[in-house]
Amino acid sequence: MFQPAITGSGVFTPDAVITNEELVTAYNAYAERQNAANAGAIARNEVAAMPLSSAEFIVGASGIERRFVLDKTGVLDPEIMHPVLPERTDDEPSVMAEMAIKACNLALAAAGREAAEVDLVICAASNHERAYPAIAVEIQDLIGAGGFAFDMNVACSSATFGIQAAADMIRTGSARRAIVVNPEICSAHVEWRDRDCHFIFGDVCTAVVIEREEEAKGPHFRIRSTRCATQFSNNIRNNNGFLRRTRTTGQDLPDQRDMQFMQNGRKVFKEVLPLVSAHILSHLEDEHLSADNIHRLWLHQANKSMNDFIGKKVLGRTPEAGEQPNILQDYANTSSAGSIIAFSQYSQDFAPGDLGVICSFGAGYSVGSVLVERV
Ligand code: CO8
Repeated sequence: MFQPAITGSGVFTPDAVITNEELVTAYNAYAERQNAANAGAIARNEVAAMPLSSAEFIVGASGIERRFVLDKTGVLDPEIMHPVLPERTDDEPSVMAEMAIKACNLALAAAGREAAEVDLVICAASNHERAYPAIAVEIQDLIGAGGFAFDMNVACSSATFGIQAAADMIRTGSARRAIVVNPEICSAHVEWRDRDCHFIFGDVCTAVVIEREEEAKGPHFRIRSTRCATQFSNNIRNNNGFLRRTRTTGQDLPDQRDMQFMQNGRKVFKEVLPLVSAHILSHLEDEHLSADNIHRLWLHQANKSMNDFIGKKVLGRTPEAGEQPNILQDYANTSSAGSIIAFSQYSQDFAPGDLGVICSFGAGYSVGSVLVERV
C-alpha cells in the first residue's frame, strides 16, 4: 500500500465578473418586460406577475457579492438571459476540456510535475457537456497524460468523491499519479430568469494532483483519510437527460424549467446542515481526533450562514478568523469546485503537522470529507 498525498492544486478563474447589482438590473429589466407584455393576463389574475430581485436580499440570504462566468453579455441581456457560448466543431476542444487544461497545468506546476507523468485523469463535475466520449479522456489527450481517464458526477460533492477514488487507486497501486479536475460551468445550467436561484452560481475550474507521498517533490498534504456518504433527496434536482425526447412526439419539449437547476433551498438548508456536521464529527472521531486538533475547515461554498453554522457545530464555538475561510462572496456557488478553491487559496500557511478537512455537500444528498495533514 502507498500513502497518497495532494502535491499541487490549481484554479482557473474566467475573466468576466457579474456583480449582484448588474445581475439584478438585468433580471428586473427582464421581469418588468414580461410583466408589461402580460399586463392584461396579470390584471385578470390569469398569470402571476414576476417578482423583482434585490441585491440586498442576495447578499443577506447567501453572502454572495459577485461571480465569475464564461460569458456575461448573454446573461445580462434581458433578451437572452443565458451565457452565449458558440458551438464548436467535433475537432475543437470542448469548453470543459479547455478550462480543465488551464487548471491542470496550474496544479501540475505546483506539484513540479509534467502531464506525461500522470496516469489517471478524473473529470469530476456536476454536469458534463456531452455523454461520451468522456471529457476526462479528451483532457487526458489534450494535456498529454498517460494511463486512463473517466468522468464522474456527484453534483457538488464530485471533487471530494473524485479525490477519494484517486487516493484509493494510488493507495492500492492501480494508479501512480492522478489529476482530479472539476470544470464547473454552472452559468449554463442555472435559470437566470428565476429570482429564487439566479444569484446562486458561478463558473470556475479546479484541479488537484494526487500521488504517492514518497514521490512528492516538495511540501504537500498527506491524505490521512476520506469519507463519502449519500442519502437520496429530490430537493436539489435536474431532470435533463437522454430520455427526455422520448416523452413527446413534437420537436418542442413541454415545460423545460426542470431541465435547469431546481431546488427547495429552505429544505436543503435545514436538512443538509445536521447531515454535514455529523459527517465531519464522525469522520474525526473515527480518526481519534477532536475538533481541537483541526486547524482549518475548507467547506463547500454555497451559503455563508450554512458555513457559519457548520463551523460552529463542528468546532463547538464560533470559528476564529482563518479557521473556516469563505470564497463564496467572490465566486458564488461553484458546485464541486468551491471547497477546492478555498483549499487552494488558504492552505500555504500551514505548518508541518497541521490538520485540515476539505468538505463538500450538495445534491444527492451527498457529503464528502478529506482529512489532510501538512507535511
Ligand atoms: N430577491 C428578493 N427576494 C427574493 C429573492 C431575490 N433574488 N429570491 C427569493 N426571494 C424571496 C422569496 O420569494 C421569499 O419571499 P416570501 O417570504 O414572500 O415567500 C423570501 O425572499 C425568502 O426566500 P427563501 O426562503 O428562498 O430564502 P432563504 O433565506 O432560504 O435563502 C437560499 C435562499 C440562499 C437559496 C438558501 O435557501 C440557501 O442557500 N439554501 C441552501 C441551498 C444550497 O446550498 N443548495 C445547494 C445547491 S448546489 C448543489 O447541490 C449542486 C447542484 C448541482 C450544480 C448545479 C449547477 C448550476
